Amino acid sequence: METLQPKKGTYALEDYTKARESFDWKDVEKVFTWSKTGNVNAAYEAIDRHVKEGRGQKTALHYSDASRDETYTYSELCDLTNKASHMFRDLGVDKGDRVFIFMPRSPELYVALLGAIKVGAVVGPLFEAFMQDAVKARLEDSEATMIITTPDLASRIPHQELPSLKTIMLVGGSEEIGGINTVFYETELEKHPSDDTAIEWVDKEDGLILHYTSGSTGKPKGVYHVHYAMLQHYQTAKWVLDLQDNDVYWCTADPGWVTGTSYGIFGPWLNGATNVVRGGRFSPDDWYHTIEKYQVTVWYSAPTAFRMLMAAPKDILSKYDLSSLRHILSVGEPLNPEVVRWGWEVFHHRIHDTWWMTETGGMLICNYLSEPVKPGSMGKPFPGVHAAIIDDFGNELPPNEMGNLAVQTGWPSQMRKIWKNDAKFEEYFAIPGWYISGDTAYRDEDGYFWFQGRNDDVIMTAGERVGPFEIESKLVEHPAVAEAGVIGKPDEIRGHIIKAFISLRDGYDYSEELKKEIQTFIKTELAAHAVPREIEFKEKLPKTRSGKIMRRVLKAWELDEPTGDLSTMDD
Ligand code: 6R9
Repeated sequence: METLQPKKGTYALEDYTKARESFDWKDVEKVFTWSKTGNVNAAYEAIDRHVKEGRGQKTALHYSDASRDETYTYSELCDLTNKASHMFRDLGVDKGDRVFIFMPRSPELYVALLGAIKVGAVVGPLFEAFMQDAVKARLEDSEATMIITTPDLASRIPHQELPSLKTIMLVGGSEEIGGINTVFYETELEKHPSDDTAIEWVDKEDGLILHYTSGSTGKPKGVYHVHYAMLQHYQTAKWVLDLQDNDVYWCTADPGWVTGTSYGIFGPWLNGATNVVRGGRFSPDDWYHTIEKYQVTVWYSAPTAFRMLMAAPKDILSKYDLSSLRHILSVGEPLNPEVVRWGWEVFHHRIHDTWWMTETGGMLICNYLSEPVKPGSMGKPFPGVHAAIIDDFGNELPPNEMGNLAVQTGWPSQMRKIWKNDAKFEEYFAIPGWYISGDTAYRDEDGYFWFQGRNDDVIMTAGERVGPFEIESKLVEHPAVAEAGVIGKPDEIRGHIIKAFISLRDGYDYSEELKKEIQTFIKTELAAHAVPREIEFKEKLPKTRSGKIMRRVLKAWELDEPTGDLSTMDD
C-alpha cells in the first residue's frame, strides 16, 4: 500500500520518537493550576487560565448559524461562564449533580456547559434530535436534577415521570412550564456577577462529563469521565491536532457526541485556540463557505462528511478559497483510502485518521503531521499509550494477525465508570491490565494499526475472516458508489455470505448490469472471496448522528430481527 510522506508539522518526527520512549503524563500536570494548589477545574483551565496569562483579548469562539454571527474573546467567555457559575450555585446545583444540556449548538450551550462544570456539576450533553423516549431514558438513568433546553425542545422532557428532575432552564423563553420549577437563562444570568468566586475547586478524580452511548443491544450506557481527562484532551490537541497560537480550528461535531466535547470544547480551549462553531445542518456549500469565511487552518471532521463532500458536484470546489487549510483530521469511522486520496487531490493535504471511543475519552491511535500516513491505517499509538492486538486470553499477537484491539489501562481520559452499571464497566476490563475496545484490528511491522470492524461486524465466510471495512473501502472506489455498508448474511453452505448495501452517487441508477460490474470490480481489485454475493441499492444508509453506518441495523432489517435501540439514528 502506498505511503504519503509528511509535510512540515510543528513537531519533528524525533519529538514523537522521543516522546514514545520517555513520555510521562505527570509532566503534563505542570501546565495546570494543581501544581500550585492541588485542586483544579477543567473549565477554569480551558478559559480563565488564558485570561490570567494575558491572552484575554484573543478570540476564543466564532459562532454562526443561519441567523447569528458572533465572536467571543477569552475574557468574554470567562465573564459569561463565571456569571453562569454564580447562577447555577444560586439555583442550588451542587458538586456531583448531573446537569443536562439539550439544545442546538449556540454560544449559550457552551457557556452553560462550562458554567455548570465550574460549580462541579457533571454535565450531560444530548443531541437536539433526541425524541422523548431517548431523553427520558438518559435523564432517568443519570437522575439529573436540572436540564437546560429551548422552549421548542422542552415538550420532549416528560418531567412528571422524572422525580429527580427539579428545574428546567429555558434558553430564549419566557413562558413557565407547568408542574416544575422553570427558570429563564437570560434573566437569571443577568442577575449575577462575573467574578470567579463561585468556582468549585475539585479533585482530579471528580466527575466532569457523562456521555451516553448506545451499544448494539440494551439501553444506552452513561460513560463517566473525570477532570483528569483534561491532560489527554490538552496533549492530544497539541500533538495530533497540532494546535498553534495562530490557528483557527474547526471541529464539525456536535457536543452530543464525545468528539464535540473532547475536541470541540476541551482540547482546543485548553490550548488557547480560536474555535469555530457552525450551527445548522451539513451542506457542502455551507461547509466550504465556513472554511473560507473564518480562514480555518485545522479541520477535524468525520469520514461520512468527507464522503458526502466527495460525492458533491466537482465544480463546487472552485467556488471557494480553501487555501487557509493546513491540517485535516478525521474520526468516528474507518477512513477509506479513497477518501485520503481525494483529500490529497482536492486540498493537497493528507487527511489524518484518529482512533478513539467515548469510553477512551480522547485520542489513542493517530496519524501525526510529521509521520508518514499509510492510507487506510488508523496510525500509531499516542506517546504514553500502549495499544496492542491481543487474543481472547490477553496474549499479544504478532504483526498482521487480526485480533482484539486493546489498550493497557491507565491513560488519563479513560472512563472511570459506566453510570450505575458496574457489570458493564467490568466487561471492558475482563482481561487484567487491558481495556478491550470491542474493535477488531491488526498491527503491521511498522507499528501502524489497521481497523477491520467492530467485533460483531467481522464476517466468517467460507472459513475466512473478513472485515467489512476493506470491502466497503473498495466499493467506494467504484465511480458509481457513494457509500457502502457490508454485513454477513447467514448461509447454510458458507457460514455467511457477504451482502453489501450501497448508495449511489448522483447521476447513477440501479441496474442489474451495474451490480454485476461492481461484483467484478471487487473480484479483480480485491479478492474472489470478498465479492458481495448480494447487493442492495438504498437511497440512504442508516447512520448514527455521529455519522457511523449502522451495520447492525442493516443486519436486523435483512434478518427481520428487532433493530434494538435506535435513539441515536439520524433521520
Ligand atoms: C470518537 C468516537 C467509537 C467506535 C470505535 C470504532 C469506531 C472511531 C475510528 C473508528 C475506525 C477510526 N471508530 N474512530 N473506526 N477508524 N478512526 O467515534 O467514539 O462514538 O464512542 O465510537 O467508532 O468502532 O469503537 P464513539
